Amino acid sequence: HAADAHRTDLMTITRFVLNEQSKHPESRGDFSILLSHIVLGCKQVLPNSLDLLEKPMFRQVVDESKSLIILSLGEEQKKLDVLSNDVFVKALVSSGRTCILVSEEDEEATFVEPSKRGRYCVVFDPLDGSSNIDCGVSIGTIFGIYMVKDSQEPTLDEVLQPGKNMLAAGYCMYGSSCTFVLTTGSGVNGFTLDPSLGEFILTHPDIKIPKKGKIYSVNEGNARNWDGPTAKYVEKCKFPTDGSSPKSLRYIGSMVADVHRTLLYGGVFLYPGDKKSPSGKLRVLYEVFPMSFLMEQAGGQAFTGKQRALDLVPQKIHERSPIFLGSYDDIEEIKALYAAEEKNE
Ligand code: P6P
Repeated sequence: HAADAHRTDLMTITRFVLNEQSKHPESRGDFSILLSHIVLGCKQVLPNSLDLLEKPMFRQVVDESKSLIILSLGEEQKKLDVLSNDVFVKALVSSGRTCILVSEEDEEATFVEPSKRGRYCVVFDPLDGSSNIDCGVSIGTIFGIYMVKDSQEPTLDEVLQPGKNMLAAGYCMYGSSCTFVLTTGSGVNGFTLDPSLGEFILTHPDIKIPKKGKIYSVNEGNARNWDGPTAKYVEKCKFPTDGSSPKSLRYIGSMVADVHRTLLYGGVFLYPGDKKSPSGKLRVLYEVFPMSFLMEQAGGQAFTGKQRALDLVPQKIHERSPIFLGSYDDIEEIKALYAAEEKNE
């Protein structure tokens, strides 16, 4: 009956996390409860984003005040960002395991009321890449989790921590299939939603990124503003001087989709700083750190142009940073180009 195991012995994300937790007897199960609420949030967002693609141009949306709102798809797209944020904030607060929430959608951090407070801080982008909804490109939720030091009188310092202090990080990609990718600090695992069960099933155990890749992913439209090392690296991808074949360019413009492809196929994803935006575009807490954590756990690297991305200490919750992440050997080449420039300065 071994052949039936995949049917009768399903490894769901819940079972997987409980197995992980059994390795840490001191834990009180709080993390498993927190994660189950994040997973619930993703399942709630998924139908909304897919609904949008199926519904006619106008949809009836019933909001908290139960009033009927008729929105054009364009407005709905903005609404979906806000809806997704509401879903996650409510799911995280109701878990009773969170203390501070930082969302891409909220200017200020949310301090959970004492009666519902727990030991974790969650930083998240509820619907990253949402400008791509109308054309059906994959989008996703990105999150990172810190443990608070003082949940009695929490301050922003609890979340202005380097990414290396994160306990866990992951993303949920809403695309042709719904894929949840997670690290809790001992490797990376991918789960695919089985709609008939409403469960995420382990489909990509122990993901390892290829040591070197054949793909580079960057918005070439910013090329005229790039600094020397970035320009040199991209030139090398297109016109290799060591007799190797040129790399392929794949750029979707939705971070979760570009990073997921990089994790599975190898290569590099770059959002460099440039003359116009020295800190680049992507946010440290809920884009750069979670994706960098996943990359390192999968055997890759993540670099800011100056340092290891996870060593960065953010000063503000919506701070940006340049990011170069992906296959170990490819990132080594980028680091060497930046080191050479620093030496010449
Ligand atoms: P650009 C989407 O808006 C996003 O925040 C990321 O998901 C994506 O990687 C990046 O911006 C794309 O930015 O400037 O290339 O359009």
